[in-house]
Amino acid sequence: MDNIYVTRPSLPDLKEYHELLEQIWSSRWLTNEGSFHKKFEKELVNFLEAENLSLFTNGTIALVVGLQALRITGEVITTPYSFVATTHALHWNGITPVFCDIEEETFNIDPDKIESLITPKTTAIMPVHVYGNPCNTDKIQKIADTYGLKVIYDAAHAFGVKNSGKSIVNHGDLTILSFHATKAFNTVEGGAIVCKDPKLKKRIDYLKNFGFADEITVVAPGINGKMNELIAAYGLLQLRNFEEQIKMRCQVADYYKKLLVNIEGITSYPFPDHITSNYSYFPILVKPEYPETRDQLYERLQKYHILTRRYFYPLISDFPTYRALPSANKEYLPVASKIADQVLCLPIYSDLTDDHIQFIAKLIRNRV
Ligand code: T4K
Repeated sequence: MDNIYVTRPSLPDLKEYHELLEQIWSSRWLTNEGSFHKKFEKELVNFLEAENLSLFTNGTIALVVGLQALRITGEVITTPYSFVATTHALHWNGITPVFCDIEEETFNIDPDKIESLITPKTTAIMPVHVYGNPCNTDKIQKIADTYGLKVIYDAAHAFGVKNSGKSIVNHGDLTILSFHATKAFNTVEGGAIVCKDPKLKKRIDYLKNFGFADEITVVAPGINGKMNELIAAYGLLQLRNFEEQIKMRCQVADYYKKLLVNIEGITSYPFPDHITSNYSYFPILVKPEYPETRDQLYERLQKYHILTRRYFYPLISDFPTYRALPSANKEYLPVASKIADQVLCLPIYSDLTDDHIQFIAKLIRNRV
């Protein structure tokens, strides 16, 4: 049996892509804000109901640049329950991460625990919309406004997600997206920053292009974070297929939910009804009542070529770079520690077959 991976990227039609590549070949315009880049940016602004958007080579560089653009320094309150890139972006900016515990229900940063972590050095909050489930943006904004802090949302998992019908990208000062191959919307590698302030977009665009404001003016020590024309063209085609892909992912998620009911010790992640999800991930919790530990189930599934993933175990706060920080102490992160020990992300992608879903659910139910 072939491996069943946690995800598989959906790809644009090769013939259609070839036609766009022919245009790139004849124009010989390969990068540095070409016509595909401009078009893709514009289409994403419309699709995501964003005010301003800047494309990036990947989500990590977008995070690093976003923090630079807002001149964030000192300490930033963030979640330990995420992919390492969230905290690494702080580290690369010389910022100290301060880890805050997460909510039981959403696995997102717990707004009720943020205030006690604020010190005179705190300049911002960096939450993550984990698995594309929106954070409590109202509560977070209220704290930020009270203490004069910036908010940078890591929305790497949240492309196309809506909360009560509204796009999720317009909260806080900046929202960062990832278009990595493993994401619900992929451009192989890619990312974006969404912001409301057009002046901030300008600064972000300088920063992603070495700081160049014009041919001879460098206004800041920028980096190279640009998306190239081959990727922008690919992205344009992916955008056309996105909604169809999400419908198919939704069917996979619904089928899992149906097959996984009433298994003692197994709970599916509850996406609330007011959220229009992109079904990037299908996390379950393996609780103590289940006859195996999460790791035993992970290993047993692996024997059947089902390659689930433990996103997000270990916690970022457990990695050597961060574990000596006072806020990394597990005593302060009881919910995150528990969830990290129980979570298992099951395979989900648009063309995962019913047979495969049945097989996976059967293995979880029957422990064969
Ligand atoms: N913030 C958050 C919250 C994030 O989750 C991420 C990225 C970022 C920031 C940073 O954004 P980027 O700089 O990446 O744009 C993956 C991804 O590499 C990473 O993008 C993602 N989060 C993270 C959650 O997952 P790995 O190490 O688990 O990927 P990998 O290579 O093991 O792939 C997982 C499975 O996907 C493979 O077993 C098979 C399948 N796969 C993968 C690739 C790359 C394919 O079928 N085809 C492929 O091309 O990190």
